[in-house]
Amino acid sequence: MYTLYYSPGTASMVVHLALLEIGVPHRLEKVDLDKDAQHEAEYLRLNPRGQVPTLVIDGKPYFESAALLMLLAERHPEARLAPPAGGALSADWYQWIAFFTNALGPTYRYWFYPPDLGSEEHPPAVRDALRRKIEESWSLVDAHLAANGPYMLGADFSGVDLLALMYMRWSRNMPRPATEWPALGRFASLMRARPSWSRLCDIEGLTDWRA
Ligand SMILES: N[C@@H](CCC(=O)N[C@@H](CS)C(=O)NCC(=O)O)C(=O)O
Repeated sequence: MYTLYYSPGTASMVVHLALLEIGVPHRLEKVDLDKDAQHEAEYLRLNPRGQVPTLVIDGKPYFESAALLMLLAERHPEARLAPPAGGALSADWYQWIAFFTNALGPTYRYWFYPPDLGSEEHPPAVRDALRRKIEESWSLVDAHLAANGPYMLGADFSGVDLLALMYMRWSRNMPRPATEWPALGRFASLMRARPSWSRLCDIEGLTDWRA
């Protein structure tokens, strides 16, 4: 049995989407970030980083959204979230998951959490540098999708697309939202037409960037 500790619209989204795509029973526990519930002793016992998501699998808690996505893909091969191990698309699967979680993820984290870099608000030069780095990532992904899409791994949907969609949503209030790149815009429309997306928006109560 799975229990997902989540907060609407955050890094837990990709795990929630994966559970919905798989169609496996799971329990949801909302962590109220506004009330700093992620730093309460009870939650820190599950996730010493004080972040969401945490996925409890058969009583044992695990963190890091991309790792949880890969784990769910491995545990539920019938959902085809990952390409067959060792097959032609394996390298692409690992590459893009690592890219999103290593290159884009930490930059977003700094964008949204200035205190991680020691200030309440970023100085304009830092804000600008972070924005530029995020936009460079979107340019790279857009060029990849234009040449190899419509999905991140080519013709077929996979779990990497869920990760990409989550990060795309986070750009919606940025100076240049990811949907403004043409191939990314088409990709977002494809992904937001999936039943898992509308279901997630209903459950998490997300009203903006639905379609
Ligand atoms: N690398 C982590 C990042 C998790 C993360 O930064 N979660 C944010 C929400 S998007 C969080 O829990 N923020 C609350 C806090 O840091 O106090 C992952 O992908 O799981």
